[in-house]
Amino acid sequence: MQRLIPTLRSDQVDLELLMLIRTVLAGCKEISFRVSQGALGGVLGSTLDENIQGEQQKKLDVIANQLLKSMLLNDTNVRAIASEEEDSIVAAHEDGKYLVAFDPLDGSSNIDINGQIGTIFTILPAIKELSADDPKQFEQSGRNQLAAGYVLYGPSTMLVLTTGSKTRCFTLDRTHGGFLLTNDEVSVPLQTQEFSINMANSRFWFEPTKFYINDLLQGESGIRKKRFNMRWNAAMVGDIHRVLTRGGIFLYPEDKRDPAKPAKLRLLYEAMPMAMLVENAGGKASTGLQDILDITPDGLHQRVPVIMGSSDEVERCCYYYTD
Ligand code: AFP
Repeated sequence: MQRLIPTLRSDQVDLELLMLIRTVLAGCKEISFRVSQGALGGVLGSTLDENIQGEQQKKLDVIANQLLKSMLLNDTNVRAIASEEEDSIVAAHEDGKYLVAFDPLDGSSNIDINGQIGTIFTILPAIKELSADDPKQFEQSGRNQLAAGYVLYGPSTMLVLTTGSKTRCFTLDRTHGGFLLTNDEVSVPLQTQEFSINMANSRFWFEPTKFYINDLLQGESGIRKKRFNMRWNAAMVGDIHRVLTRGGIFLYPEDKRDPAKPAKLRLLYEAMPMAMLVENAGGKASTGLQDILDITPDGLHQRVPVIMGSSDEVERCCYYYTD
């Protein structure tokens, strides 16, 4: 099986970008080890702190963030980083060519139950005219992303990555320590019978979501004339990996729980990279009203509604929001 570097070199990926991806993956390999240690590594449970999102930080959230942050700040290709666990932009090198934004550990609520968790990252070009500590560095459309990926810490540790053309899967070979190519072209089926949403929020949904999900639940006797199944991992990285692997539609729509925060998922380091991976695998990623990749973030921690997966199903779902 082919290793990561020769695979990406065959895609004419810039050498500096390649080296930066290796830096991200060096951090993820260490996170994978710490995660696999579980209770033995003293990394379960929560800290006493909250992050800017107002969420209680798990010990592994802090460890994963520190690992990635220290490795990236030492990489001279990096101009600045943004993280779910950092309140603001962190400047690195004034002559760095790239920006990196990441969710160091997505699905933290799954840590203590040994569930699926992962690291999500995106790499953007640094804006020459702006200083390294200017948060406007990250105010770039999702279409500007140079690379996007996630590392899923599951029964196997898998990297799913796109550098602009197709979406590929690599599996960590723990014997030799490298990521080996295990799927050279991920392709999301156009149609699906599997949806992914947190049904516990249904009483807070706006009408379009209620009507769409209700039509799925009507099954064979309803207008869809087919039975649907449901899955919910409570970790976007796990749900999107299933969608990329066998199709599906993943939704985290706006709801009425907190008028100040109608959406939950963050645009810059969750929705944007996942949207690039899904689109480059032939799927579709929308807010219900527009393509996620067409949005330019107006803040590091901006939240957006997310509907992504099998393109025919996503298009059909979007009609409920636009009509
Ligand atoms: P945590 O990282 O706080 O567990 O949140 C994970 C997440 O941001 C995303 O990965 C999941 O799809 C979603 O939240 C789960 O949200 P609910 O807990 O409301 O189902």
